[in-house]
Amino acid sequence: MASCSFTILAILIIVTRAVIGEDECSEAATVCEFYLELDHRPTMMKGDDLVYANNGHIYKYDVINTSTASPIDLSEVITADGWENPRLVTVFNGTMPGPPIIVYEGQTVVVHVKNSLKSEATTLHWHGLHQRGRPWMDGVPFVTQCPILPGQTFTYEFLAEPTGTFWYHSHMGGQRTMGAFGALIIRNRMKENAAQEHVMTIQDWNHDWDSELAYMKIQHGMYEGRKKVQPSMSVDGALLSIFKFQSGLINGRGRYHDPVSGKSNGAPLEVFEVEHGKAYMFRVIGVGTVYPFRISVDGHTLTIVASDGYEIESEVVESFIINPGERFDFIIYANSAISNYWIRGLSLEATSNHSAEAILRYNGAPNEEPTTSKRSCTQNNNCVVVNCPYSYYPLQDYTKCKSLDKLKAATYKYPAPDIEPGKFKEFFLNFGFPGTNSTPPSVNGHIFENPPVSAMTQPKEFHSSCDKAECGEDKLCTCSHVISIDDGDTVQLILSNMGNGRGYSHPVHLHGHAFHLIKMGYGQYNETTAKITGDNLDINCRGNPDRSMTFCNNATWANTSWLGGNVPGVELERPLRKDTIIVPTGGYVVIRLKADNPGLWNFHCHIEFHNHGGMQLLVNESFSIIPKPPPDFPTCWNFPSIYHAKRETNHNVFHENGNRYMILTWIFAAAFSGLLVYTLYAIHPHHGQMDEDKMPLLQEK
Ligand SMILES: [Cu+2]
Repeated sequence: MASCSFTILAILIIVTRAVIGEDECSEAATVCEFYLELDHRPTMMKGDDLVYANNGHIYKYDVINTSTASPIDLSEVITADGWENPRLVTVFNGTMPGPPIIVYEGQTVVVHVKNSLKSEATTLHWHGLHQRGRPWMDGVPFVTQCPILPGQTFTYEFLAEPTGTFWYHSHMGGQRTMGAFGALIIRNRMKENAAQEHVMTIQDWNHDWDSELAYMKIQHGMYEGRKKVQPSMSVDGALLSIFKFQSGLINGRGRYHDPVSGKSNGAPLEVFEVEHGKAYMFRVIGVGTVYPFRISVDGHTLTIVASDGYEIESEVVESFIINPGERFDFIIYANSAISNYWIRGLSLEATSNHSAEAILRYNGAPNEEPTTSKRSCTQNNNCVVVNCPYSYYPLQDYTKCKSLDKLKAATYKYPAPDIEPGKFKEFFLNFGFPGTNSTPPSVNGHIFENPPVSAMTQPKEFHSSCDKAECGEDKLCTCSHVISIDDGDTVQLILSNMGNGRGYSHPVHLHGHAFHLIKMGYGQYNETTAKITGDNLDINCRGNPDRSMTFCNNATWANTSWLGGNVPGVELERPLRKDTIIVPTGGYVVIRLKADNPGLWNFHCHIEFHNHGGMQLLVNESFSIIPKPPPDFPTCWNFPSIYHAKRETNHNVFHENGNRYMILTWIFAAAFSGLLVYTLYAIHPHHGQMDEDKMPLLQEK
């Protein structure tokens, strides 16, 4: 009942706010309020009726002749790729994607999240937002908050900044893979909308994707017909995944193509309408689990104008590649003949032609499917692709890659931060799967372990434990990996993907910042076949001198004169600003940021299973001045808690006599003392700041 009234309230609120667009906050409002309820749904069901796909429509399960029956309205049906066997999804407000949140810069956004799942906790991350001054609103479980338990609500409140294309998604387990995401658009009040807009989420889809089972399969291997499935590969020979790309979805809709006949099941697709002679901006959001997409529109060139919320000097291309977590805004000019055109999101798998499809329909064009073809790339007219995770396409493809460090920001407003003596920090972080017997995902050989408390808001109870002997050069260890930076530091991070753990390219996402992308270095390739032949030798992995053996846990510049910020060939004047960047197989990326946003920021691969497995770390930024959360902010801990036990009593909770009375006494004493400590904590004279002296456990490692 509570859930029902919550939903009704949610709908009412969203409708009252729908002044301009359906989910758009009024430009005049100072506060925009939204309600999101997370719950499970089955795909391909309308209420209690199973539906099936045919010729771009869906029909009730018992319809025999589709030529005489009326198709079913698509509202309230999560079609995904039209696969008839309903798949479980985890979605906000019953839709996939969840409702878009569209607001204006500077507005206060209030989102009430209710967890109506029965068995899973959740949190919600606002991907790309910096949460300046409110780092506890970042939505990372056990980092910035305790998970929201089934039945609980949690209200997020944050400032809408900067402007651009962002998204929200669950940061708990594999819920994003299961459908728990939506667009978050922050509009610029000052800027007139030169182009009308379309929002486009793109994702990979698999029929047997239950995220937990998927993770188990990734960990333990996958079998088909008693044969071990080998990972798919991209043209450079880098691995993509053992997990099958069965369909691609755009705005939650796609089509399953039978792998043998190639015939599609005719599921309904997303249609983007345009008027001839006008310009349209597409805000594309990579919400997928594993696979990148190469996006193009038949009969049109794409003008790329922004990525991850920051404007780029416009670049006209045939296509661009988007990875999970990234966003690209492109403009198309609707100047072609009035007709229907395919929008394509090609998988990068070298041995298949899987894709996500949608329709670009000019007003006045027939309500039919496009018959257009992808532009052919020729010797005299090469195709240009932006953001390849490799340097080359095979020679005969007549396709050229343009890396993001070769593009420029649209403005001189955001030069890379300068290096000031004594305020410069440089970290080498290798993302990969190093190992000998087992090869788990890690960063510098550190397999990330979630803290048992909300580390940022309960720092006294958190210890990173990365100081143990198992951590080190050519070693693997499991711990909560933290690097520390101080207020005002210029921080240079060299993200590499090489050595023994090379093989997959990683889209790495940093919370709390839009970093400056100043250089990318790719591996070595055979330029004819496009196959990777070795690591980029700008980086010295150290450790085992054999490049195929070193874990690359302790990397540095091969040329030591590059240390201290002296890397040649960097773009400092107009670097792109991003929050998600692909670290190519065998290559590296150099990013800079200014430590101006105190918080504890998650930094992780955005491929769901790599992240799960431990390819993440935390950036402990300006710990002593991290703002304090509201006094009633939820806490969580292990029971029995060593920290609480130490503070409150010398008695072991499980006393040797096993005396029930003693245990009860301890619990009451702990609860009372906890309350007392909590109250004292809340009225601490340094309220508003963390007290560094008393937070010894969150330290640089
Ligand atoms: Cu990864």
